[in-house]
Amino acid sequence: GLPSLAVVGATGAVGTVMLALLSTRQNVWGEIRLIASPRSAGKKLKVRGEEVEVVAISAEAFDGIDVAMFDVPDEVSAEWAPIAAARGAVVVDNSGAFRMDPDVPLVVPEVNAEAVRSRPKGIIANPNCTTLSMIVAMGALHHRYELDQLVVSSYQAASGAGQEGIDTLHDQLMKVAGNRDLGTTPGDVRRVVGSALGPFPAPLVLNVVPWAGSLKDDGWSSEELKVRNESRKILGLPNLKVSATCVRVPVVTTHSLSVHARFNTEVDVDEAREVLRDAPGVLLFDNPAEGEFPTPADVVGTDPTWVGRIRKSLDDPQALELFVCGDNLRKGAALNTAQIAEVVAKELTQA
Ligand code: 11C
Repeated sequence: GLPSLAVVGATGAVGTVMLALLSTRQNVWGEIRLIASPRSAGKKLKVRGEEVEVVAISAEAFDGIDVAMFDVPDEVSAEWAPIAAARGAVVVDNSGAFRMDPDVPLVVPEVNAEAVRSRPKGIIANPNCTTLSMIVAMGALHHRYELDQLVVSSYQAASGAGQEGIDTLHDQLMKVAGNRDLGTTPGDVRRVVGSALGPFPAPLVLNVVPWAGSLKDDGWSSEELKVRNESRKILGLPNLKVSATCVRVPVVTTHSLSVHARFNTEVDVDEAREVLRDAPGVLLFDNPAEGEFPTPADVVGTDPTWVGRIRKSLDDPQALELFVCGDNLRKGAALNTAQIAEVVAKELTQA
């Protein structure tokens, strides 16, 4: 029969998109079991057109499961993914708990699908949504020109911080709506928003916030280090130079990045466009004369990595400038996890 699937964290922001995806993608699964915290147990959620009751996480909940997707916080994955793996499930984990573990492959099917086969812990990791929003396009360009360096700034959506991030942005929007005096004096937005900052360190509405994640050594944020470390691992370039500045913007869903990509050879912009046009998972949308470039408002809810604003660097013949957008809940999370799980399902079905 078809392999069985567990979705752990089915009620969260990513889990919700996952259930929608599983309902529209070609069905490769037998039973789909929905698992969440005891708080959500008993809830009924729709997947593939059927109501399925959520069960509380426990070791037994993984019995008979072939593939288990985890869309939960790091500490929940750290505890439960090994338990699911010990019960015989192949785990596809979307947390940060295992990504840099040398015994856990970090997979983007368009870039390194073959890496799923070596998984000594029975765990496969799904990258961070910011890394994922650019890496498919970078992989294609690397394949042609060999990457030497990435300098990126992100424009990250509120939903990267989960449902709490989405709710916080909407609540702040209600507070500022209609107030035409706001954004004119220091601290005026902060005073109206008050202490309801949610997961963000400053007001997000009418603002940009140069911070995501937690503080690491020498002033770097965890998110910036993830972009560096994960890009290196996925591309198989342990010495790739990467500088990231991660910024939160008042967008609900879809992360954007401006990218300065330097290569080991001279680049040709028309050829780079061809490479991106032909790359699976990439949508080239680059015609500024007609107002055509990716924006989160147009990209949200779609699968590909959109790329536009492609220019050859004026001062470096080996570098390109470009702008990418990717839905952080789809390719950035649920879609990539589903794609990895489908690669495993194929392997299990053929075995
Ligand atoms: C954000 N990228 O936008 C983060 C959320 O390592 O999976 C995802 C954190 C992670 O806030």
